[in-house]
Amino acid sequence: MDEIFEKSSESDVTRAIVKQFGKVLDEYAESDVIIVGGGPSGLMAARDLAIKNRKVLVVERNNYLGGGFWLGGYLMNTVTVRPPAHKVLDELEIPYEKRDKLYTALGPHACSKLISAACDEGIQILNMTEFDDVVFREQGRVGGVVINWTPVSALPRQITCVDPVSLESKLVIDATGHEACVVKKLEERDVLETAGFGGMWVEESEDLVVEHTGKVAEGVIATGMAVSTIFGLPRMGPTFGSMLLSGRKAAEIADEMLG
Ligand code: 48F
Repeated sequence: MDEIFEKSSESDVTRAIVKQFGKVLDEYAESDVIIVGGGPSGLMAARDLAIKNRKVLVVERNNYLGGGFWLGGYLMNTVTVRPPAHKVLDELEIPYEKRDKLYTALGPHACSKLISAACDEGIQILNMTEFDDVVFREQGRVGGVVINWTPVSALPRQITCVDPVSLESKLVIDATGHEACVVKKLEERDVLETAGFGGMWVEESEDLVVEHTGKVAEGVIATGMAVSTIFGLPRMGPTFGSMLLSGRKAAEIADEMLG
């Protein structure tokens, strides 16, 4: 505790931040895959793609990653996972307990382990960054995303008339949960139609979400609850196994598409 900090001024701190952040923006103006939404499905897809040496950027509108994975349901911080998805908990070294037919884990522990696993594999993240629109190429192929700072998007247009910027990527994954923001932009342009997610039916929903995870438009893959919104699948509430396995499947499909 007797060690003395090396000298640095306020401007040193500012320059270090700006240089590092600028380097990331410069490098990730183009990437293999942009994942919009850093919830459980997006993080799982990001981690698996990074393991396959793909250049992955996660765009997240909040200042934290994790989406609904921090808490289970009804503000109780226990998350549930149905077998066989508990194998992912083993893989990520997330401690859990067996409760009858389900596995339970402490939400903050599970979520922070998943974030950490994705970061360890080398993903990059833009926080407080809101997906605004898609970049459109020939024949409606999506070639990236248009983004803005979350605070800018949150304020009325007459106060913040700030143009967004764009990032290019070979693929975009919609992992924005129930909102399915990327896909909704495609719907606005008549590229596809969404059905809106269905009523609660845990027994059916998880298999269906994983089954329907995949390419939904040229250059776009959907994962997690965004899949339910597109195909009108039942919702599942606070159980997360299919979010992890849907993210895994999205990564496999993306890797195959990238060749
Ligand atoms: O909602 P979220 O956790 O989506 P998910 O990965 O998992 C769903 C479960 O949490 C739960 C469930 C089943 O277990 O029903 O709800 O499908 O995470 C979505 C993330 O996307 C971000 C949002 O802040 C959250 O972290 N997000 C949503 N819209 C945007 C966005 C946007 N326009 N731009 C950037 N990020």
